[in-house]
Amino acid sequence: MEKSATKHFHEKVSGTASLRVGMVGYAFMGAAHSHAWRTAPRFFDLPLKPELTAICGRNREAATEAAARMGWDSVETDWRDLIARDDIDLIDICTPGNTHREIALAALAAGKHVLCEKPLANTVDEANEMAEAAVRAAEQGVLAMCGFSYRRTPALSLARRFVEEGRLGSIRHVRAQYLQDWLSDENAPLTWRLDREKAGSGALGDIGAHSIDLAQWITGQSIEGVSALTHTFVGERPVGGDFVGLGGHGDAANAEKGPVTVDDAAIFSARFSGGALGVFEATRFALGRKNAMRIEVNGSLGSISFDFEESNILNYYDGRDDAEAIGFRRIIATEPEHPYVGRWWPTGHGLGYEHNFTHQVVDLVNNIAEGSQPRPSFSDAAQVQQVLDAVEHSAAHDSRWQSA
Ligand code: SOE
Repeated sequence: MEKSATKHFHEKVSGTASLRVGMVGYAFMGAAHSHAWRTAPRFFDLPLKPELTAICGRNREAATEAAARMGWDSVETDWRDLIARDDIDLIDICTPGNTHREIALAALAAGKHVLCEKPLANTVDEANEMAEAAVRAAEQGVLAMCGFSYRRTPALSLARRFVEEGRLGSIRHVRAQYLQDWLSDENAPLTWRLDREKAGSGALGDIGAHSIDLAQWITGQSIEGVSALTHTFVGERPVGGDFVGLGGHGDAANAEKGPVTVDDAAIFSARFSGGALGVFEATRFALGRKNAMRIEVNGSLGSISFDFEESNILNYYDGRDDAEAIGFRRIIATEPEHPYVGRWWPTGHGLGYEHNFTHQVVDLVNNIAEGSQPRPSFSDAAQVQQVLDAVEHSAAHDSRWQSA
């Protein structure tokens, strides 16, 4: 295995060394990650300075356009060439799940740090193989993180802090929903997220994985077993076509159709390691809910509730408040004392979706400089994959109880 990227920096340069990033993919996640790599050193004092060294996409023209738009210095069309470059220290994987394993294993073996989008992989076996490779690589100072970015929403980091401080007491209930509606129209076109071969699963892995990771991270408890239902409401969709949106179907209604091979929605109950009970829902058919990633945690002393559609707010109930003053408090998590916020705007000005990706980069860069394990690690993400697999297994067997 090549010299680890971390060792390379401290031998090569003094002062603020560079962290030279190579990103694979340039769609929605590529844009969010590019924004984070560009922005992090401009708002946070980082021990290593991220450089947007190369972006990789199979179509050179499209990748070149993306490089110009997102601020990348060079272009590759084969991820193997990107990994082979000695001016790349970290590989950022922003491609569909069926590519994660191959790219991550090659990058780790080449001594490159890795940031891999969620879910980690499309199967438990792939995820476990990646987690084992990451453990071996970490022994050489090569580090890996999985991009469950919602952990770095200040209000949700505050929720975890409240649980760790004991403000909620013993955790009894978790209620987690991730509600979107971009597939509510049957003429919304067939995209890679609806193809099991590429995505691994549908709403369950794409958005339900976020709820699973958050519920476990905030409570500090892991899901031990589930009972689940999944369903596909629309079994085939137009291939391509200019989808205009609800009511205006463009030419999509007349396009040829292809099969949807993943779940449109997943619901499941869960038992946690500390005795808590959980209820989960992930759907892209909750008409009117755009990105309602919600979680409520009830404990013996207090509760929290959060909805990403009001992402700067954490609702907190302290059961020990005086009776005449008791009730849910609406905490605006934009005080300098709240996680990450102090580096941005004055109190009350708020943060958005993209800030969580910047916070993710900040924590990863600090981990690399310190040689400390990034979280969520590939092992953390492989455990989420176990839960995803248990949900699918339960749903395929009359919702019978399935250990995770
Ligand atoms: C699904 O539409 C999606 O883009 C997820 O893939 C992301 O992980 C989530 O952050 C936003 O919604």
